[in-house]
Amino acid sequence: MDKRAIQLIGVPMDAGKRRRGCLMGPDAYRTAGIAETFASLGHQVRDIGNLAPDGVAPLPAPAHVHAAEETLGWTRAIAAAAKAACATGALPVFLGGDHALSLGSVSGVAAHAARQGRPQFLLWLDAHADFHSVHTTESGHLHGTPVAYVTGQPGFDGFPALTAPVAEENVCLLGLRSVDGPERERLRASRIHCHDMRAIDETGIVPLLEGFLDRVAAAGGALHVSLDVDFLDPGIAPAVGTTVPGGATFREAHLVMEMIHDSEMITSLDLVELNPFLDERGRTAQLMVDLAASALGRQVFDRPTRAFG
Ligand code: 6HN
Ligand code: MN
Ligand code: MN
Ligand code: MN
Repeated sequence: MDKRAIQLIGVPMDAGKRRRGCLMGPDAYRTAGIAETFASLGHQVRDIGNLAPDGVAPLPAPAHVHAAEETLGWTRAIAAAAKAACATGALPVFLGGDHALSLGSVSGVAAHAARQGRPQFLLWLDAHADFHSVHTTESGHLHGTPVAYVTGQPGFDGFPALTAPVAEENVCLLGLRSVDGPERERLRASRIHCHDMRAIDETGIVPLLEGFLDRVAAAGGALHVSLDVDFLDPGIAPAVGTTVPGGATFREAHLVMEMIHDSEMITSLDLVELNPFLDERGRTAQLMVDLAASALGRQVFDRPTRAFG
């Protein structure tokens, strides 16, 4: 991979759900040496520190929805930081924080891609589909909503109007094993590509990801990768509030990241849902840093760039 300018953007956000702890995520990644690791791969790294949410006016949301205004304030601040990072030509890495941060990161990078005339693609590595709206969420936890928001689904009144919704057919959900009933119906009716853990069991992860990366390459797209800790099996990644058994193994996860690196197409990355309060001697934070390193060029032997498309 070409050496890149990487911008680390700390997002100490806990508003997307009731269980607290993700706000410690950015410092856990720093403690695990994320900047030094990326620099050792030859990249130029700039850590801009932590963002804070914008102040916002009250937002009309159902009573059970948790921290709607704070989430909206974060969305605005994160989207602005995403656009600013992309405008410098850097590859932003969002250090979460819970998955609601992707309301801002993905909408921000997609606005930048649209200005460049490039289609935005989104790879969502997660046990969950995160396809609720503010009005369909049962838990009231807005970390379960970003895929719906960024693809322009209804039910986000009061949130910033999207300048560039991500086309449904450009979204790939990989690792699914916990999808709520109403989400399933709406996913079925959408053009989003969904691969559950059974699909990974049956064919292996390679053909599923190859098919998607081929489409990104053919379109000359920008590629945002959103890595939720719960994509990983809880046995290797305990530091997350929403553990679901039967997740990606250590090698499946690294292989996904290695293929992303080989494609040379990644333009932005989220590391989300790490809850350091639930970790064991920092192992989950370290694994997330190591996975990000694989996506940005760490490998045992150099391999020729894979031709996708
Ligand atoms: N995440 N579908 C559940 C909900 O509360 O709406 C879980 C959401 C998980 C969110 O994975 O970032
Ligand atoms: Mn998620
Ligand atoms: Mn999840
Ligand atoms: Mn597919």
